[in-house]
Amino acid sequence: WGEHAYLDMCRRILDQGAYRKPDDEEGRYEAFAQPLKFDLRDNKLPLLTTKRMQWKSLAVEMLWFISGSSKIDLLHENNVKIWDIWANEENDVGPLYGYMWRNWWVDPNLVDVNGGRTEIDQLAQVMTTLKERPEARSHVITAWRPDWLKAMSIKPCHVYLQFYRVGDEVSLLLTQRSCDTFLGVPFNIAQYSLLCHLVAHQLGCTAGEFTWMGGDVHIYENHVDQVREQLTREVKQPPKLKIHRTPEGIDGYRFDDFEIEGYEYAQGLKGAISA
Ligand code: UFP
Repeated sequence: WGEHAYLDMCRRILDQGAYRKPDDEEGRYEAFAQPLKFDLRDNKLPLLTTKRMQWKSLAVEMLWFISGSSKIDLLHENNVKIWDIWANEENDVGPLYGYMWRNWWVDPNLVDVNGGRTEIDQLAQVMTTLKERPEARSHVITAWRPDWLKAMSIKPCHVYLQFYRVGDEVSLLLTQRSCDTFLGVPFNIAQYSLLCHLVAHQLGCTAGEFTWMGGDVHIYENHVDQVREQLTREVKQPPKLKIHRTPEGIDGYRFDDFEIEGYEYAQGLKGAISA
C-alpha cells in the first residue's frame, strides 16, 4: 500500500525488470501489469513525500480534464505549461482525455445510430449512476478510442476509469497503459486520487481507496540515478486535502478551492521527459 509500495515497485523494476532499448528511444527497465493501492480515507491525498510534487500542475491538469476541453486555455489561465509542446497554434491538443470523457460522440457514418451524431458525457453519466444506482457495476469512463487515435496529439495513457460506491464511500480504479514510473506515475496517482475525492465530495460521500493498475511500467535509463536517490529517502505520512467550497456540479471546482495540509516532502528531483 501507498508510497512504500510505489518505491518497492521501483526497486523491483530496477533489479529484475527487462531492459529494452528500441532504436531512437531512451533505454528503459520494464515490468508489466503492476497494481498499487492508496488509502484516501480521512481526506488523505497520496502526494509522494520522498520528492517534492508539483501539486498545482497536477491539480490544474485534472480540472482541465474535468472541463472536457481539447483547448489548453484553462491550463494557461493557471500558468501551467505542461501541455504546450502538444498544442497547435489554436491551443488545441485534439480530442483526448477530458474531451473524450465529456464529448464522446458516435459518428453515424461509422456506427448505425438513429438521429445522427450522438454525444455522450461519460463523467455526467457516472455522477448520475453513482448517485441513483450505487451498486451498478458500470460506473466506467473510457478514454481509449481506436478510431480517433490519429486525431489525438498523443495516445491517451490513462485509458480506463471505474468508480465503486459502497454506502457513502467512493473508490476509483485507474488503468494506465503506459507509465513513466519516475515522472508521470506519481503525478497521475495524485491527480486521479484528487478526482476520486472530488467525485465523492460532490455526492456528499468520502473517498475510500484509489487503485492504480499500470500496464507497461518503465523506468527510463536517464532517471535511474534519481530513483536510486529517492529509494534512500524516508517515507512520511501523506498530506490531507481540504476542499473549501461545494460547487453546483463536478465542473465547478477551482484550484483555490483546495488546500493541502501537512505535506512533508523531500527535495525535488528533476528528470528529462522521454515521451
Ligand atoms: N506518460 C505518463 N503519464 C502521463 C503521460 C505520459 O507516464 O500522464 F501523459 C508517459 C508514459 C510513457 C510516455 O513513458 O509518457 C508516453 O509514451 P507512449 O505513448 O509511447 O507510451
